[in-house]
Amino acid sequence: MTGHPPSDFANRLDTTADDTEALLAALLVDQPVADEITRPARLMEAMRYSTLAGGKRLRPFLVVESAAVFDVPRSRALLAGAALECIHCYSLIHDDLPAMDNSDLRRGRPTLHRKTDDATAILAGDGLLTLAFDITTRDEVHPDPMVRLLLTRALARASGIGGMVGGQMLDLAGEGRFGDREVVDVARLQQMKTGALLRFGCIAGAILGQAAAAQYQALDDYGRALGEAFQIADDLLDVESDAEALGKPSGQDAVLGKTTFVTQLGIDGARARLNHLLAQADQALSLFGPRAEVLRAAARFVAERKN
Ligand code: GRG
Repeated sequence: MTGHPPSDFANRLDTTADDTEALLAALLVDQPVADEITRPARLMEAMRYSTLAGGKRLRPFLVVESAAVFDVPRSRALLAGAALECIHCYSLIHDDLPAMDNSDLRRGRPTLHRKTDDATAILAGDGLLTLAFDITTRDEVHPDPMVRLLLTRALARASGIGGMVGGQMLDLAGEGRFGDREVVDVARLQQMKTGALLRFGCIAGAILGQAAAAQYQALDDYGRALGEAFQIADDLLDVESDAEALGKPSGQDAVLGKTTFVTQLGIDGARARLNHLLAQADQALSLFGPRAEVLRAAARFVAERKN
């Protein structure tokens, strides 16, 4: 496989977004699959509302492109990417609930609980969370059950108590939800809350490609740098952008009194850290030469994104 010129990047991102959308639509049909009894129409409609509503599909893209480094069949990577996107969408649904961030707008449309009701939104999130693990254990993901098991466990750990869910808990504690505001280590919190899923997207390719230890480590390092860069860019957008560009309210970190990379490092300091992380991401990929050109572009895209 040869390297891809940067101009190719937007096309590749769009193609994976389209393929992911089609795959999620097929996974979220009303007809039950084997061993299911029935799929309630209201639940399915809610899950489709929040899953087929666009979004950059950055996480599936990372799975597809990290898998491409190892020539993993695209159909397998797309399934793993769709599972990851199910977890991401569930986290957004639950994060928007009144008990969490109480948001009205997501991806430029009413949040699911505003469109429906809290109970439907909770169940739609639960349905997406469990569907993700249904998907990663399917035979079509990889012929070797051990690879499916490793992938499933990695996804569970990225999503769960020591990953995204734990990070959300630390975030709420830092906001003072459970009494006095707890002092939080922003880098650690964000590594869990948003970084863990992005990192999973990068190591998923190595798992599916049964990579050598050094190759796995390189994608792990890349994924960690990219995860932190994503969050710094997010914190910068929250102070520098507006709701129209973001598709969700801006300035929320200040409203909630959150400690972020920007409050901790200042805008210039956050930008400097972002550049340092981009260099780290590049360095981690040096092992792969031109095969990782798209992943290099992905790190720049994450740092420079506008929404
Ligand atoms: C409720 C268990 C639980 C977890 C919530 C990740 C998370 C924890 C909440 C998401 C809230 C949030 C806005 C975090 C900031 C970073 C982030 C995940 C932004 C949205 O991701 P994008 O930009 O979204 O990839 P799209 O819409 O493109 O998919």
